[in-house]
Amino acid sequence: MTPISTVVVVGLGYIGLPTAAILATNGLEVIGVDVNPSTVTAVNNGDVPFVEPDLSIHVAGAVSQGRLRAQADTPHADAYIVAVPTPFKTDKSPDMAYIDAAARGIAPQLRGGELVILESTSPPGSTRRLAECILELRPDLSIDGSQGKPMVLVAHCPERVLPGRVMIELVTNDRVVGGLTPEAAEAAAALYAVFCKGEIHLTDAATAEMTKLVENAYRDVNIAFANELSLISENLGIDVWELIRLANHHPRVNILQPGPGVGGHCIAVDPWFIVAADPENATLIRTAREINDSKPGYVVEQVLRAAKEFDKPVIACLGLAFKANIDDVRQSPAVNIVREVALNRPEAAILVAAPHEGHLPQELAVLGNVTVAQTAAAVGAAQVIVLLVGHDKFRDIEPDSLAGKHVIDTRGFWR
Ligand code: SAJ
Repeated sequence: MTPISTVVVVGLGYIGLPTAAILATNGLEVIGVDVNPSTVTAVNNGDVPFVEPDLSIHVAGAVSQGRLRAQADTPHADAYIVAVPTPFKTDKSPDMAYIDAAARGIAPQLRGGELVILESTSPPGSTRRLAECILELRPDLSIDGSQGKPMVLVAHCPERVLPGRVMIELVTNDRVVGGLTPEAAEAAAALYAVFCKGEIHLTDAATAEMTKLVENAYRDVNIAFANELSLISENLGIDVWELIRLANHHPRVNILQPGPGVGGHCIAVDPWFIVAADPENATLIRTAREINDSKPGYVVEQVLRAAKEFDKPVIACLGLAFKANIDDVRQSPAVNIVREVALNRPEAAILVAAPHEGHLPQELAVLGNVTVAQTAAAVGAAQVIVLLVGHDKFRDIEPDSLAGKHVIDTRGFWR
């Protein structure tokens, strides 16, 4: 295959942009492709259009060295990394439209000898589907040299980085690389070895796809266990955080933390891909999803109960992101909770403290009774305080300012 000196990264989001930046700062020429013109402009200016620690310095450095640029069209390169979203549709089946569009962009550029890596978290069979999509448009190519046709190497290498720690985990995490052919897996592993100091494990594409889904489903099931315990504990008058803390002293017990629900674009989504692939057998995985999805509704009930005694309650909601110290509100249970409370009590004033998020997402901005406020002002004015995200910045809240108010601490933040 062609030695890799240029890489196109399709999708400059939370995974694509860090990957593009780290490849560029390690000496490769990287072209980022994105359908969003404001993302393209931001990256070409050396800016990052979202919050991720240490990413800005990598992007600014790579752009100023001339190794990273962004554009709307897919150009030719030695290697392609597809890092586009894989959301689910309303019936929870996977939406492959972005991957298909990426394949259609790449196919006309191929000459043979290139490497194409699917990095997006995807349902089983997606890497093969991507290859088939390319070959349909380019019947002159093959994935294995069959009929003497020039080869394109196709592999899956799922990302496994934790938002908030992406620039560290990109380097330190082990990676799983699955090829449609062993040669493709080896070529992809060699590309990731440019920046990855963890171990790189080779397998086939379908196993790599499933490995990623299983990791997130494992975490989802464990969080569902904690969330179920929080409901049982409430009924029994037991402090769930104390309960979990004590149980976790057992050498083989490690329960995760309950919260207002599970959000983000990964753990709240990926288990559904397993359910869609085998609905009959994936009963525990589906139930865990349902438990975690029901938790925001439970928090809404708690808030409405606390606000019942006030004609025009002021309710402070602390945080909107799907987890602490980031600005990402995708699939965030906090956003759903604020929205439901606001719709249920139109006469209430909902003050949202959003120190990282900064502004309201569209579904909240359209509501007349939800506004962003400084944390101290929101807490000071409210009769009901709902801690939704454990941002470190909320540690500055004076304990005295909570006295005499209804406090609903969904994360055990003030324990
Ligand atoms: N959460 C809890 N209780 C916990 C832990 C998390 O309620 O004890 C909630 C969080 O508040 C959040 C959601 O779960 O709403 C997900 O947060 P997370 O920190 O567990 O995970 P993500 O979505 O930020 O990142 C996950 C990671 N997967 C695993 O840890 C197995 C990350 O390594 C993946 O790369 C990422 O998904 C991904 O992109 O798939």
